[in-house]
Amino acid sequence: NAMLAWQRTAFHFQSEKNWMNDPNGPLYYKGWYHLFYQWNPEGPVWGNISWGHAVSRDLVHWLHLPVAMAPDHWYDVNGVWSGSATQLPDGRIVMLYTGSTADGAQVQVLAEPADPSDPLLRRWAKSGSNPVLLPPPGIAPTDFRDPTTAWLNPGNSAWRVAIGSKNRDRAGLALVYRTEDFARYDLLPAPLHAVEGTGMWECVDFFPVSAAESGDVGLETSAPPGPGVRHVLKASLDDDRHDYYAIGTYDAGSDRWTPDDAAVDVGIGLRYDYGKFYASKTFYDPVRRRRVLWGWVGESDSERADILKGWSSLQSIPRTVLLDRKTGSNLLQWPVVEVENLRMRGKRFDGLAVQPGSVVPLDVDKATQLDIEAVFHVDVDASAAATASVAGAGESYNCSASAGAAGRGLLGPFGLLVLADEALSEQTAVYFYLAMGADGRPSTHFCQDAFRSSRANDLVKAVYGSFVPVLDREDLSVRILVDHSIVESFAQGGRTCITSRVYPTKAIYDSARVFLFNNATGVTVTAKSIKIWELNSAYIRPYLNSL
Ligand code: DQQ
Repeated sequence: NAMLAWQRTAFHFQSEKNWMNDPNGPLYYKGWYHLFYQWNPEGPVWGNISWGHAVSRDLVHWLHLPVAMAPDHWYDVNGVWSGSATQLPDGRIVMLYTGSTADGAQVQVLAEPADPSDPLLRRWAKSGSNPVLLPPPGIAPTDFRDPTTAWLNPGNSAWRVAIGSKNRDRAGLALVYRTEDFARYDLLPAPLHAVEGTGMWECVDFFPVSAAESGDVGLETSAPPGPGVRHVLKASLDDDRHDYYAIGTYDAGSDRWTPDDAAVDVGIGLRYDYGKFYASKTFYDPVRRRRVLWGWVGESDSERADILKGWSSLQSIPRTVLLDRKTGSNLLQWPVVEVENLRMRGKRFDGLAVQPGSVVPLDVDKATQLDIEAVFHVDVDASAAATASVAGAGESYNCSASAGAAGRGLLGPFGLLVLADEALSEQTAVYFYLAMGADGRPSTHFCQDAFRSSRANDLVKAVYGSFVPVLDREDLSVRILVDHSIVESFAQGGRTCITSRVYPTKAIYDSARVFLFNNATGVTVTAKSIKIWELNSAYIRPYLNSL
C-alpha cells in the first residue's frame, strides 16, 4: 500500500514483506554476517514460522536470501522457532532451534549447513537424530524453548547449552544440558538460574562481557574468563514482553550463575530497552572482536494496518554490548560503528540556551533519517529547584505513568522533538527529567513520549523510559537514531535505551523537523552541543537466483 510506504525504514533491517519476529542464530562465516529471523512467508501476521535469512558484509547493507529452514518435518511442522548458532573450534557450525510439533509440544532440533563451502550458507540439513531433546519430566511440553549458543568450560570437552522454561510454581528458569556431539544430551541437576514469579523465560541469552572495547579476552562465548570478565544472563519474559538482563558470576564448576545484586536479578531489574524491543540475541563478532546484540522491534499500529501495508516488524540497529566501566552495574549498548558510514551532511549547533517553556527549531534539511548526538548541561544548583529542595520535597517520577513531555516539573522534561511537523501537531519527544530527591540530589530519568507522535488513532501511544545513572560532573547525553517509523535512543553512552515505533502522518518526507524543547519550569537548559547527520539509506537488496 503506497499510502503507508513512508513507514518502511531505510537503515533498519526489515524483511522484504510479511511478518517477522525474533532474530535467530546470528553468526559470522567466511566474510559474511548472517542474520536469520522468525518469518511468515504467507502473510503479515504471525504464523507458518520459518527462518528467513539475510547476509551482510558490515551489519548495515543486506542481501536477502531464500528461506533457510521451513516447517517440513513432524517435529517442526507447527513452526521452526527460535534458536542459536554455535561455531565449533574446527569451524563447523551447529544450529539448535525449537521445533513446535503438530500437537504444540516444544522439542529441540539440530541442523547444520548442507554445504559448508557456501559462504552464504543457503542450504541447511536437519539432522537424522531429530528431535535431539524432548521436554524433561516436570516441565510442561509448551514451556521448553529457544536454545542458546553452546559454550565450553575451561578444561572440559563437553558443551553446555541453556534452554528457557518455567516450573510449576511459575519460576522462570534456564535449564542446562551437557553434550559432546549435539545429538545426545544430559540434563544437569540444577538450572543455570531461576527467579520466582517471573514466568516463562523465552530466548535466554548467556554470555561473557567486559569493559574492554575490543575483546582480546573473554567476549567469545567459550573464551576462558579473562580479567574483568563478568557474565550476563538475559531472559525475555513472556508475561510482560520485555528483555531483562543481570550481570553476575558464572561458576563453571557447578554450571550455575549468580547475580551481583539479588535486587536487580533477571526479570525484576534492568532491561536492555524500555520501549519496543523483545526476544533479542547476541553473537560474538570475531572480526571486530565485539559482542553484538539484535532485538525484535514489533509494531505499535493495528493488525489491520499491518495487513494493509503488507509487512510487520523491524530488527533493532545491531548494538555493541560492553560492561560499563564507570558504574560496573549496567551494560552499555551502542549502535555498531559501521552505522556511522551512512552519515552524510552533518550540522552542528553549540551552546544554545533553552529557556523554560520554550521550543527551539533546529535547521535540518531532511529529517526522516537522522543520527543525532546531543549533550545537555543543567546547572541544578543555580536553579529554582535548589531552593525547593531546601523545603525537602522528594519527588518521584515514572516515565510511563507521567504526562510525558507536556507534564511540567522544576527540572524537566527537556530534550528533543523528532519526527515533528512545523506546527508541532505531531512530535515524538526524547527527553530527560530530573526529579529532586529529599536529599537535595536529583535522579535522572530518560523517557520517550509517543503520545503526540501521530494524528492516527489506531495506535498504541505510550511514554517509555526509566532511570538512567548519571555520575558526578557528567553532562546529560543522548544518541538518537530516527528512521521513518522508529526512534531508537541511547542515553549516557548506552546505559539506558528506548525504542519506539511511531507513525506520523504529517511529519513525513520533507515535512519532518527537529526541535529542542524545555518544559521545565525552574531551569534553563544549555544544549552544549547538538550534532545531527542525515543518514543515507542502506542497500537492502532482493536475492537474485543467478548469484
Ligand atoms: N518467538 C518464537 C519462540 C520464542 C518467541 C516463536 C519469542 O521460539 O519463544 O516465533 O518471541
